[in-house]
Amino acid sequence: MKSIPASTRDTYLSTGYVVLRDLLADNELADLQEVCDSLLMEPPDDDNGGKSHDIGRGHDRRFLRHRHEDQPALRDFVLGAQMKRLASTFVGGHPHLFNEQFVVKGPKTGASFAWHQDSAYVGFAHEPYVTLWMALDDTTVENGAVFILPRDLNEDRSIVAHLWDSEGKELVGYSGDHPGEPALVSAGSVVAFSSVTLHRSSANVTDRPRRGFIAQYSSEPILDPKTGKPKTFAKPL
Ligand SMILES: O=C(O)CCC(=O)C(=O)O
Repeated sequence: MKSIPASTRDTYLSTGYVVLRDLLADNELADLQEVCDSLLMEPPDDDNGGKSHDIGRGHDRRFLRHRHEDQPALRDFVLGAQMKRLASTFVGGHPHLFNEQFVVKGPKTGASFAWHQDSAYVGFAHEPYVTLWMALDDTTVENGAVFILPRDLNEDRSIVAHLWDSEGKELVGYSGDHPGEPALVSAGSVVAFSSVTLHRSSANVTDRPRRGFIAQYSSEPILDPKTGKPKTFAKPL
């Protein structure tokens, strides 16, 4: 992984996100692509066997979740020193792996993903965390790029009201006119945004899949108050 500019944290705090172009090393990108492609051979599982939100849409919008424990290359990457360094930039010196998943949009599917804050899916109060969205393919408006609604995290870390759209199978947290700022990036780039930053992604109307990988890190364990147990993972790096 390359080093990041000194301005990274300030940009993240003042706009809610930062784009880190071509950050991954070639071997890191290749490992993620390989794991993703192997998981894609499995049948789609929209809700992770009932353990996750039912936001998958078959081959159109697939979430391939929580596989670092059975994929050694993924485990070494998400829990490794490079990710610790990167995540620390956003959540401080003791990052914990909170969640990881591949997100793949099948060719010509039209499956977009609505405006939302990742924190809206957590379901209880928690410290905002960072989402590191990694492009495994070059992204364009036509194949499902991520769009960001900038916000100043120094001023506003609130979670807005979201409505469940049962047709789209997704929470919707914004329905205004702002189109968002598209993150048009090449494979190996990372878009880092806060869990309270509103974002969406466009439909894939091309004839190739669009693969992404998400790793999320929190400054402290995110524990479900009902059980006292981690909502997903709470692994210190
Ligand atoms: O990869 C995408 O299309 C966006 C995924 C996303 O926004 C999410 O999982 O929160």
